[in-house]
Amino acid sequence: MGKINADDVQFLKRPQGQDAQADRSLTETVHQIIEQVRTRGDAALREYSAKFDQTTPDQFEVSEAEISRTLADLDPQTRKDSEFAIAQVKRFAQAQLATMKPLEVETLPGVHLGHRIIPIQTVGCYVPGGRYPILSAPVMSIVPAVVAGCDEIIACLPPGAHPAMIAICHLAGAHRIFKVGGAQAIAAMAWGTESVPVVDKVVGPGNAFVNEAKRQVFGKVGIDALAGPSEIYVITDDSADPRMLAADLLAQAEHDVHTRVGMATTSQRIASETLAEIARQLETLPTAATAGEAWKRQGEIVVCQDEEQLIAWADHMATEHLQVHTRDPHATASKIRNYGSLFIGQNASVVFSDKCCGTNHTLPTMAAARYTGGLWVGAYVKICTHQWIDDHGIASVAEPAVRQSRTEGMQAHRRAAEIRLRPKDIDLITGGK
Ligand code: HSO
Ligand code: ZN
Repeated sequence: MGKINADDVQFLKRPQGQDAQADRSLTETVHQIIEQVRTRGDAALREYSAKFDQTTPDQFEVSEAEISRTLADLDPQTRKDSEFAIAQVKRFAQAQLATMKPLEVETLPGVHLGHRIIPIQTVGCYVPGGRYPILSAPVMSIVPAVVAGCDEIIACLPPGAHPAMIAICHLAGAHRIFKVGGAQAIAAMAWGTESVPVVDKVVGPGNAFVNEAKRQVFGKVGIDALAGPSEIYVITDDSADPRMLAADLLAQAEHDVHTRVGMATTSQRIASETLAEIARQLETLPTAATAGEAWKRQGEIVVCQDEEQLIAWADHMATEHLQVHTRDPHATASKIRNYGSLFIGQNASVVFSDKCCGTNHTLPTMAAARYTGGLWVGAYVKICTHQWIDDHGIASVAEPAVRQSRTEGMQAHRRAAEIRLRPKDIDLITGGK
């Protein structure tokens, strides 16, 4: 099936237009914040903290004593549950890292090529504040860095964040924790201040300011991805359970009024029943103000003609989370190529990955799944190549390199190749064509 678009499918409910997230002044505001932090360091952090967080911490770095206090205050069951999540994320990240192997190969006689897997030295994990204290957020950005073997892992979180978040940053394995939030935190990690060290790569989701700041510091430091509002899409045939579909759609809808939630189905009946079920569940949902608004604004239900169209539509949407509720979910899932993470079968609710099953919940949004997967241990390592060439290898590669350099007019390159071919030939340094 070729590319599909919105004219090819039937909407039972359409989104009421995209929210106006793009704000030109955001780019300018964030640019100023970064410049201030870059040039004035902690003094700028203090001002922005007072302005945006209504508080200025005495010191930005969380002390050992405060970490101990947050651990002592952490509810024991919450600690156990977080340790469970940490263990699962660690286990999967270790298994993924094990698939990344160093390589040595002789591609031509005497030409030896290879790569090594090298941990990034210092990483900065941004831990968002937001509507809910999402305890799994630090787990997702810090644990894979630990597994990758990064030397220094720092975490930044807004000064108003719940103290339990500090405790979880520590349990997940952060070496240093800072109470700095927003765009100023990203600027601080990219450029360094008196308190916050410079890192090599900044990871982790955040609000529109954080996202824009990551975009602007990219190049000075690495970044993982630009995370937009959360998204879920569900594809179904007539075997799905509308109660589960509604529950899963509303679960992500409660994140934020900007969350994008939708389903595509080959069954008109499932479509109508899910629509009714969403309205019914919203009546008693304590977070209905947010979830209902998100559903009203961005919610969509699409009816497709057959499974082929369903799959084409899922690929077209390329959503962060994609749940597959069909009779043979593995068969359906195997045909889809664009998704941040795939949830195969009705037991695999997004909530499990969000919290604790072990896959990373930081995933591509806004159709970035067309070109990338989500955060993973591989984002904390570099695959760097090397080569060594013995005399047999020189016989293979030097002549083509000499000729190519000559054709390009790159005479110094030509000489560098030729001196390997004829090391005793003085002419090629003093003249030679
Ligand atoms: N769905 C969010 C992650 C999360 N939700 C954690 C609840 N807890 C990321 O897309
Ligand atoms: Zn979620």
